[in-house]
Amino acid sequence: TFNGTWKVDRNDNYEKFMEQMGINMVKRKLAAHDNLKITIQQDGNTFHIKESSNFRNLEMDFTLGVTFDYSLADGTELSGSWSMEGESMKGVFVRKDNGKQLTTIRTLEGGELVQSYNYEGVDAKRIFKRS
Ligand code: MYR
Repeated sequence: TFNGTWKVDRNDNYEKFMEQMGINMVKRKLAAHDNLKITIQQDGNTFHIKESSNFRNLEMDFTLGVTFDYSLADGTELSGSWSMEGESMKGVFVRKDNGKQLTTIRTLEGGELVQSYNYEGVDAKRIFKRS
């Protein structure tokens, strides 16, 4: 289960990924150490998410397979949905400003939550531990 509170522990290629997203260097430096914490509460097909970081705190709900809007901390707006692929969560989102796709996968690996991202050929990971 993904349920619980997850605190980012380390990143893999995240700066390159953010660069591909067009995020400037100052913001990338801050975002690489954003102390992101995500609380996931799944109830059937519906998820309640609490996100907190150095940038903001927000709460939201989404349902698997149902499109919703989500803004990144820098204001970039996405639209898309999560679905389950086996034991993993797969998110397919589109940037509203340029129509390009961002995909993301959440998997549990050895007690950690691994979130992978892909945008325009660049892959990154953020690895979370339970807190
Ligand atoms: C959630 O499940 O946590 C809420 C919905 C998140 C959907 C979007 C995930 C993509 C985040 C990409 C971050 C890239 C920062 C440059």
